[in-house]
Amino acid sequence: MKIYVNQMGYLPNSIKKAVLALPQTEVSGEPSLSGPVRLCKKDGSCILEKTPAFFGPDEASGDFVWQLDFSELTEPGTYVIRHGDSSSYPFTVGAGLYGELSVLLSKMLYFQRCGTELTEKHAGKFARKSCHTAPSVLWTEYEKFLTGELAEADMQKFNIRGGWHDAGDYGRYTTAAACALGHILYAYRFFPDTFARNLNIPESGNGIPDILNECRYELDWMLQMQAEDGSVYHKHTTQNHAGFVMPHEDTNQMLLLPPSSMAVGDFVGTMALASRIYRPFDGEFADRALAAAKKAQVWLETHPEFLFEHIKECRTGGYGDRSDIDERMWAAMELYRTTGEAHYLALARTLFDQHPNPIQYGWGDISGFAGWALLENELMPKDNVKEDTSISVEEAEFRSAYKELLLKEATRLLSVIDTEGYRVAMRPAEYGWGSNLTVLNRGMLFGTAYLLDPKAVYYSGVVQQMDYLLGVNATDYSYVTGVGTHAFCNPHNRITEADGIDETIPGYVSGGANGTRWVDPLAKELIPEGTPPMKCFADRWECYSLNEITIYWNSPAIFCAAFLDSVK
Ligand code: 9MR
Ligand code: ZN
Repeated sequence: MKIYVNQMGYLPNSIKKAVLALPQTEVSGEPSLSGPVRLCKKDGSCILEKTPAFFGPDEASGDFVWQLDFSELTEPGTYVIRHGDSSSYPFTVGAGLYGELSVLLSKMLYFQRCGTELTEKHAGKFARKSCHTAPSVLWTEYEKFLTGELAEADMQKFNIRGGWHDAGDYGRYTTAAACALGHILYAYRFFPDTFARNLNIPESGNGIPDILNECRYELDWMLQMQAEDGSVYHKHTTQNHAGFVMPHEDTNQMLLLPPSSMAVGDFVGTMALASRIYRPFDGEFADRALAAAKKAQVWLETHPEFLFEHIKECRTGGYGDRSDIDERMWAAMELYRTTGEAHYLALARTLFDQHPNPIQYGWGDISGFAGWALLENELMPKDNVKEDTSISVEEAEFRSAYKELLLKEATRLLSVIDTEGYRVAMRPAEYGWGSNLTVLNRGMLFGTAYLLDPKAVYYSGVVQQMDYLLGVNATDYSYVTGVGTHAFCNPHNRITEADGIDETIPGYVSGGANGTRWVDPLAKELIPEGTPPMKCFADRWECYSLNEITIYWNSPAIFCAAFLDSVK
């Protein structure tokens, strides 16, 4: 018998769920539990006995599942759950857990910084040298250089530096960056109290919240990704991924890959949002961000066609897409929110009407960010909100249409939770590459729904997605390095492999179980065909389709942690 708990722990007053599970392959017929489950202090004394509810067979895990609700435990302390000889990992009940978690998750972004030395003062034993500071060239010229049509000296050179390494690789990609920044800047917008914490980064103490200092590092890189004509390069990487070396050892030519309409739309959205958020701290930057957003929007409006060129000779991340409606919609909506100019609202509305399901929060579809912009005043803490005095009829109607859609989707996802033994809002067929993003996006959606309509079930929806991430899942792992007794620790991450340090940097979120695992050779070898999707995971650095880390898998976890920390 396995007993799965949130290995970090539970807030004193939130719901508390654990799962007891037996693989269906290990029992014949319907199993039964002998005797109650005991909730014990970590030192041994039992304080509560309970009979869990039998859920039955669970498809995603292939387990027989019992669900234990022990929400009546509110006293801070460290506990374990026992049944017969089985025991859960220890967990804490305490206030402030999610605030501390938000610090670890945010500090990860500092460890992703490119183009700067990480000092011992801020990175401790994970200090490392600066990287990727040589000039970049355009792919379109580099291609000619490779065939001998253009001399090295004749290629234009661009001094583009900074930003966060995207993931376990050292690339920097505009749409991935926008996705992470959207989650984090809105997390700050809606839950500012959580972000009063010090992250111990070089800018700490400058009077600006550290999360904004950290995001500024990415925004400054992104601003450099804008071309003269207002468009924005899709990515900034080498031609091939580096080997498993430290970033400063990756000295291959840095390239700027052609603009895509997704990158331009995302750039507009990010910069217009940043302009509002940084205005109280740095007016000059706010003006610059807005001017850049407007310039990119002009390009977007004069180029109404979808633009994305897949360049197969460049083998770093593709971040391909089939639609730019969501990016264009977000762009228009953020510009409306920042400038108040009505034609942007009309444009966003037209695009909204063309989108089949505009409540998504992943890099491939960021339509939900437009919803956050539209409903911003209703989502922010009430004492930070400017009076909604003069909302136009059009905006009022748009808001109510969006709200209705969002709450309908949240309600649908609540019913998904009820179909899943582990109470995650994800169906068995949805365990794809980076499934933890799907889980966390749904957590963000429940959080947004709760801010609009404070029903306890929405709040619990967020709690249960974080429970899954932190241990209530059939792999037995906490998917955050350094958090919990049995946290994954071998991410597909070049720095982790190359730094020669046994310990893993804490605060990374793994991509998680991937039922479509057949992409990476070791996953294929380790995980037999027919393995239930939730168990398609291995804590092995080679498994890039299971166990990589990225900025936009951390960012929705930051949002959910901040929600649970700030919303009481
Ligand atoms: O997160 C991306 C995932 O949704 C895709 O299925 C996968 C394959 O295209 O790529 C993932 O993104 C990777 C990116 O291309 C390069 N940096 C690492 C990213 C995480 O694995
Ligand atoms: Zn770098």
